[in-house]
Amino acid sequence: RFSTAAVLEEPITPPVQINYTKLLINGLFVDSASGKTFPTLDPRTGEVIAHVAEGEAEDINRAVSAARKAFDEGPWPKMSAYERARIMLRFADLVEKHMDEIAALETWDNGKPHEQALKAELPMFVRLFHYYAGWADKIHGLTVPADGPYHVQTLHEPIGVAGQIIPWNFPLLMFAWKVGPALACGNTIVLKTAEQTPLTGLYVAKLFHEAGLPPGVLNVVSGYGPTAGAALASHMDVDKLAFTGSTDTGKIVLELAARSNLKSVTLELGGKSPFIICEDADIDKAVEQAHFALFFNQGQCCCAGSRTYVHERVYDEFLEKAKARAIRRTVGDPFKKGIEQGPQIDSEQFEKVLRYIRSGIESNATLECGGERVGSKGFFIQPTVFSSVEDNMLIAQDEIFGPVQTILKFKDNDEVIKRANKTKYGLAAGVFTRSLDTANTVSRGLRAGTVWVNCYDVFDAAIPFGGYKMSGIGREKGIYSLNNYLQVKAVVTPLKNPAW
Ligand code: TXE
Repeated sequence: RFSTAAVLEEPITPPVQINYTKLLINGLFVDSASGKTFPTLDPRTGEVIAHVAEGEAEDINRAVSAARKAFDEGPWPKMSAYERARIMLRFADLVEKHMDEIAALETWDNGKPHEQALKAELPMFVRLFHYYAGWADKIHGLTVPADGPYHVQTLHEPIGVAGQIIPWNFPLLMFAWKVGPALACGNTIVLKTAEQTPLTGLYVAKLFHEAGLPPGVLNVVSGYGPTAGAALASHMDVDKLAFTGSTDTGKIVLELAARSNLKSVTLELGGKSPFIICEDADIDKAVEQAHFALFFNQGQCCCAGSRTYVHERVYDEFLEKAKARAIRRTVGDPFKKGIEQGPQIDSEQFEKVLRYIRSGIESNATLECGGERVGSKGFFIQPTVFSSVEDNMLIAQDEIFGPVQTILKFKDNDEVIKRANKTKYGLAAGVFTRSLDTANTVSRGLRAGTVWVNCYDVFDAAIPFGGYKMSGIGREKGIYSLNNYLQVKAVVTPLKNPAW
């Protein structure tokens, strides 16, 4: 019952060296002002990979000054948009050239399967920079037909210095979602990576400078949230803040932004996304996609399909197959070929997930498989499935952020829409049905920023992503993200000869 295909041997030596561990400020790698460092760990073993310069308030000040100067004095915002685009494209080419090392570094620091990093995330990273480089020279304002003898135009200008705080679950993709649109619009940046995963951000930022990015345009500070992160969110000279992380921390940074200089804030926060399998769904496809929706990236996705609602007529069949699929999931060293699931990011997340599993058992949900750690070192957890889950159980309400699928039963579509919406979150949702009417009704009824119909986790540079309710404020990716990084200026000029 608890068996998984997990085999843990001696960890495979990652095929990459760590060359960059300092802060990247004004185009140079520098020590932190205090000289302090912090360890970043290998989630496969819990052992230290490297000691990284620990940025704090003073380092954020230095980085913001560099970004301010690069913004106010140029050349970046004043450079032709085409030239900016060319630097972004050269950067994307360099990332493509170094994909193997970057993917290895991402797996080593984060624990995600190497094949996933190399074949899915790195190509998406490159695609995002191609996409936003394409926008750089297509951003322009309008001519406005105002009343009276006036010529009115809008200029779409960069906001200034953008502060960006990213999490550890997709260190590279979060870098791309934030940096791509900000640079395309001509802003300068101070980016704080997550303390669990500082390595790839430094690596790619170095490549950006090789591609011709002027110093000060993109500064990367590694460090902890309450020190470096809070200093960035409350900095008086930062004009815009973009944050991805937990809802609790999102509230903190929003408050810091409000209390300091009212910088504009976009937030991409947690979720408890429903995945609805209707009576007429293709069950085998739904099983596979529901499995993917939840277990992808060790369950550490903000949009994880973490409430699996199954129609009562297909519930038993679905459950049997979902359980069999979870038991088949391969857990092990993420560098090994064919491994679907690596370790959780760190001991804190590992303990949190195990606590939720205990809570599920205590609340009398049925533990169908999994439920325990795998091996004796590192942060591996068995793919876990709970059935007979009720809406009011903690495991159906909180973001677990781990490989724990919770399966709930429903009777009809109106009921499931109401239950799916009964959450403080609204990030994403999935619906599986063969009926177009059902797909339309359910997707319009759901209060979520993305609804995937007969698919899940389909990401594209052009598709906007973001949350309703406490899942966030604003949208990232696509054309929508540009608005986050632009100011609109109306310029009004009297017309000498209104007849013309
Ligand atoms: O998140 P935090 P944590 C959820 C998930 C997870 C939980 C906790 O449920 O279990 O959050 O994870 C920085 N001022 N998500 O603790 O704290 C921090 O350094 C400024 C969902 O890792 O939100 C990091 O860079 N910054 C999520 C970033 O915030 C602060 C992805 C995220 O960390 C700060 C990750 C502060 N006071 C976790 N405190 C998603 N939406 O994908 C922390 N930070």
